[in-house]
Amino acid sequence: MKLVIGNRRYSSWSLRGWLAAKLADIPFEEVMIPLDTPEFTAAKADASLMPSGTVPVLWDGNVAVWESLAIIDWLADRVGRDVFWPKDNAARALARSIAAEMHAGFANLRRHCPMNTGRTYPSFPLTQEVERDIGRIDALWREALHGFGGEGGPFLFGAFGAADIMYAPVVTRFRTYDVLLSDTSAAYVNAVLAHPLMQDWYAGADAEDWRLDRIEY
Ligand SMILES: N[C@@H](CCC(=O)N[C@@H](CS)C(=O)NCC(=O)O)C(=O)O
Repeated sequence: MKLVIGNRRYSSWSLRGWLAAKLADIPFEEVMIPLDTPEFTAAKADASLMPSGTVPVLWDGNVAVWESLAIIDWLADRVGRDVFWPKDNAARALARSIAAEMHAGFANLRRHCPMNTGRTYPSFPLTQEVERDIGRIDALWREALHGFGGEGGPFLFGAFGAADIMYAPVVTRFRTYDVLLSDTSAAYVNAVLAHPLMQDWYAGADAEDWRLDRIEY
């Protein structure tokens, strides 16, 4: 398998694809192309690398899979649903719903608070629309953590899985932009940031030297 991603400091969707590939535990080659570079522009036009013009893309032999949620599903088909999704029906229904809600939504948070693993902005001013997204995410996390988290681990449905993967870039944003959360969600943020795969991603991001003025305030 081959995974095409953007650079670690900024590419939130790439983080999802990468975490999914790591969780599947199938060896893969990583092709990393920094965002907003001439190299990325060239790769966007190359359908044999980036069919949708976006990252991440998972190549499984000659088969391309893009869109982070599709990558998770493809890998779950390969290695078993239980690696990614809770076994319990009610838990899985909520996990799938909140993963899809993340994939399709929270545009204000994503637009106004881009992922930047290398910075923290204390007391960052947030618009009402962003606060609304944050409130909804906090409520979803509390529903998952109180209903289904806990026993198998500190993650949304116990063990680290697809729903955690979909929200992992949001976790980094909450740290970067100093977002005030409920105690339950704040503990969850700490648990995700302490996960070995997240530590690995951050270490890679720290080693990068690409910087984009539009994201470094
Ligand atoms: N919905 C897609 C979003 C992919 C996406 O927008 N990726 C960004 C990088 S984080 C990208 O490739 N942007 C480059 C561009 O749109 O030109 C997914 O789930 O993978």
